[in-house]
Amino acid sequence: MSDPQPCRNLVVVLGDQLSPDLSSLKRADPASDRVLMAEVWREATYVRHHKKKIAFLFAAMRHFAEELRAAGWKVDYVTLDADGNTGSFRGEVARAAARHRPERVLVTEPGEWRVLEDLRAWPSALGVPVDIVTDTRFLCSVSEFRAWASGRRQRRMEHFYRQMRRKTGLLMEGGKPAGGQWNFDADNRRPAKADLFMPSPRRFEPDRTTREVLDLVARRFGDHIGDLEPFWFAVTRDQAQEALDHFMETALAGFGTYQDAMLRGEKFLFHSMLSVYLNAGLLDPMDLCRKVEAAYRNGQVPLNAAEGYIRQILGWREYVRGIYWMEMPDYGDSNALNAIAPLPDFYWTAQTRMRCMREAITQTIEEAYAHHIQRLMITGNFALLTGVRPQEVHAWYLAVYADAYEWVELPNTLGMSQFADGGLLGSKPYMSGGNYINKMSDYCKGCDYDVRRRTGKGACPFNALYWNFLDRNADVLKGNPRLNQPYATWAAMDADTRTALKAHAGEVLEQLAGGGPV
Ligand code: FAD
Ligand code: DLZ
Ligand code: SF4
Repeated sequence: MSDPQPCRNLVVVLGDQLSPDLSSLKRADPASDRVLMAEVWREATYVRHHKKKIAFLFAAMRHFAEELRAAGWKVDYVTLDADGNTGSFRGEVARAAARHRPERVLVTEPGEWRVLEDLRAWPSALGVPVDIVTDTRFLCSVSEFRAWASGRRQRRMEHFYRQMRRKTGLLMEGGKPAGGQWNFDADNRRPAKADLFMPSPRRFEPDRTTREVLDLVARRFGDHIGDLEPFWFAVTRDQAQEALDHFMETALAGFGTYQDAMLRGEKFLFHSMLSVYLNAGLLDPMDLCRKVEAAYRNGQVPLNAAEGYIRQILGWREYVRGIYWMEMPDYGDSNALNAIAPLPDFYWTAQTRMRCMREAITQTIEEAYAHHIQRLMITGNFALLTGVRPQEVHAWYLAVYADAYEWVELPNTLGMSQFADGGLLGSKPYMSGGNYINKMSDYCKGCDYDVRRRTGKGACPFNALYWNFLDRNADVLKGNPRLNQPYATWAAMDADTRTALKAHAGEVLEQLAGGGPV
């Protein structure tokens, strides 16, 4: 730690703010101001984050502090084991304020409501003025999103996305969408086949700084979920850029087509594994979108791939953030389907006979990563169908994925996956029986359960649970036009079939409630 010296501004940089163009840094001056970064126990344990997530963030923070120093900034960096580390942001800011007696604290707005509430209390608690500066790393500001959303009966992502395409000019030609269509999702539903040439993300050897962090995490967070090694994430901006270039060369072209596919043993398929870097600030979303657009314009990748990828960043990523900041704090308590079951233990251990769940959870434990369809249609789908309390599902997703911060994780979990917001974010629940999983993956081959069977011993649990879910939630869901077809199919079944499906689902739910193996 450097000598205590007065400074004009104390710039607090949080763990997911690792961007040299950060708004708080832009407002400050290396000559007279000081940066504070701190590894704090409370942030690492308010949910028990995956070991790889903590290691990634601490390693990336330490490398970023070095980058700032090299650019002329004076940085106080408090490691987790440093003498006197109080374990909280507020405690560390208080100590730094006592050391440097700043005129004011500058901090870019955080990504979680919980932290924002804490920052707002700093001036009275610490006796220093605090400027909370708008985070300019997003393509749509919170106020812009509010203006778009207010007065709309429906706030559908697709409408928001079109507005963002017009605003940024991405994939636009003479005021019209490239290729004459806004969205090529219909081309993006193909299952994948095992292939020797399947891409995989760029991997990096840990350097000395990262090795020190890995030792620290092994020592202090040994009881948290997840495998720490092998650790291969990018931890600097240059490495993240390399990971992006590698994705564009090897996988982007197949991104659209195989976006919904799942394959045993293939953890990444044609996905980019870039959310970890984007969300921590190592990559810039607009820069990423421009590069993807250029790859399409150069003929490197087809339009459905470029459009599909840009839609995720420019559309979904910005949209869920807008919803989060508009709807918090009440959003976090929503539970439209009154789901109250506890999260099954096997979400932490992968000890389940359901092959699809075992695959998704095992790779989550190994990599702190699962791709979107695994999160939505495997682990999320199962929690939805079995009526797990959404807040427990949320705490799991927030803990286990290296890219998880509340602004992005909470709307995806509570809104998109668990329909806890009653349809604010998605027009219908994302749910399916075994058929969809069988169509989009090879998980069902070799599963202990039979995907073709709906009831009786060995029947795929997703099948009966699916119909039971529709029946159980009919009072909330039946009027939904997008569910007319499944409700009509349910109504057309004979009474004995319906009774047998409900009985079988009841058995599965009882087994789960008793903590039995499923
Ligand atoms: P790719 O498939 O390569 O997609 C490209 C990029 O698009 C991602 O890197 C991401 O930045 C963005 N993106 C794609 N879908 C979404 C989305 N629905 N919302 C926001 N951004 C999106 N994403 C997170 O970044 N953090 C989370 O904590 C998170 N939690 C989720 C929880 C649930 C229940 C679900 C269903 C989805 C969640 N997502 C989350 C969205 C999505 O699953 C991840 O962004 C994606 O899997 C990250 O992997 P990737 O970089 O390989 O993505
Ligand atoms: C997620 C996380 C963890 C595990 N640890 C730290 C930390 O020690 N110091 C820090 O500045 N940030 C950490 N973070 C990220 C913060 O929790 C994050 O800034 C908030 O979730 C707000 O987005
Ligand atoms: Fe999953 Fe059912 Fe297929 Fe088994 S049979 S992998 S439980 S969908």
